[in-house]
Amino acid sequence: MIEKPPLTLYLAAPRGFCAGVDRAVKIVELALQKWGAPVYVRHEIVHNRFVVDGLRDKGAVFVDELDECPPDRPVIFSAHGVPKSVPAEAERRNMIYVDATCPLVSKVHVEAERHHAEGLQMVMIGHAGHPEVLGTMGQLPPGEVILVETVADVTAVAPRDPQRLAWITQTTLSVDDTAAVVAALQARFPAIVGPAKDDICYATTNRQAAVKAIAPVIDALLVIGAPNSSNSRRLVEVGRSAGCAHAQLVMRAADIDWRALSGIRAVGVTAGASAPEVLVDEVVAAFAERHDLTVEVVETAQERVEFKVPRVLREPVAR
Ligand code: 0JX
Ligand code: SF4
Repeated sequence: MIEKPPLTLYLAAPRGFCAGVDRAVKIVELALQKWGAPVYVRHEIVHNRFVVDGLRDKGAVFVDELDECPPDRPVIFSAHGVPKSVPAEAERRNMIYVDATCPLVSKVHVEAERHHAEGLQMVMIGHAGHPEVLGTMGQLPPGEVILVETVADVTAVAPRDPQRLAWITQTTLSVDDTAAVVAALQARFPAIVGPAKDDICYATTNRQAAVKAIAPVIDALLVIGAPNSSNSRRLVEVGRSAGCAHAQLVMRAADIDWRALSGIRAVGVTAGASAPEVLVDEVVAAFAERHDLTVEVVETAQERVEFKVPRVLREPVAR
C-alpha cells in the first residue's frame, strides 16, 4: 500500500455562515413554509450557488429585478440590501415582500440617512457594482454618496463642501485596506466625520483575523466561497498579504487545484460568510483521502451573534 504523505490542516475559526446569512436563508425557508412555492427572491439571497440551488429545489425562484416577479407572489430581498426604490416599487404593486437585508447592513443605511439629514455629503468606501453598494447608495438621492474603492481614488473626490463630509463603508471590506483609505480621506478632508472604526461587520473582521493567525504556519490557503462573494475574495487577499503566497478561492472540493498543492506540509482552510459548513467538510474529506491528515482548529474568536427573522415569519400560518 502506498503511504499517504502527512499534512496538517489548520481550520480557521470563525469561518462560514454569519448571523446575517443564517437569518437570510431562514427567511426564505420560512417564507416557503408560510406561503408555499413559489416564493421569489430578488438577487441571490447570499452569494453561494450551493445555498441558492438548495432553496431553488424547495421552490424559491431567483430573479434579478422586481419586474420579473408576479404581483401576487411574495418576494424576498437579499441579505446585501436594496435601494429604497425597490420596496417602494413592491408597495406600489401591492406585493407581499420580506426584507432579508442583514441588520448590520441596515445599520449603515440608517447611518447614511442620519448624515444626510444633518446636511453632510458622503464618501462610501466599497466596490463598484456590488449589490450592497448599490443598496446603500440607493438610500439617498443621486450625488449624495461618492464611491471610492482605493487610496488612489481619494485624490479624485470632489465634494460640494469639504467641511460637510462623512464617510461610510461596505460591511465586507478588507479591514487593513479600508484603514488606509480612511487615513487618506482624513488627510485630504480633516473635517470628515465617520464611525469610530469603520462599518465592517464582526463576521468579516473575525474571519480575516483568523486567516491572519494561520497564515504564518501554512504553505497554502483554501478559501471556500464564490467568485462573486466579496467577503470570501477578501479572505484570499488577506491570506496573501499575511504571507501565504498560494491562496485559492474554491466553491467546493471539486475545484481544488491539487497540482498547485503538491509537496505542501500544512494547509489552511476557511470559508466565507456565505459558504455552508457542509462544503468545508467536503474539502477536509478530500484532503483526508490524499493525505495522512491532522486537523487543527485555530479559534481566534467566539461568535454568539443571532438575528431574529421579521415578525411576519414568526407568526403562525393562518389556516
Ligand atoms: O459579496 P458579499 O460578501 O457581500 O456577500 P455574501 O458572500 O453573500 O456574504 C453574505 C452576505 C453579506 C452581506 O453583507
Ligand atoms: Fe451581516 Fe456581516 Fe454577514 Fe454581511 S457578512 S450578512 S454584514 S453579518
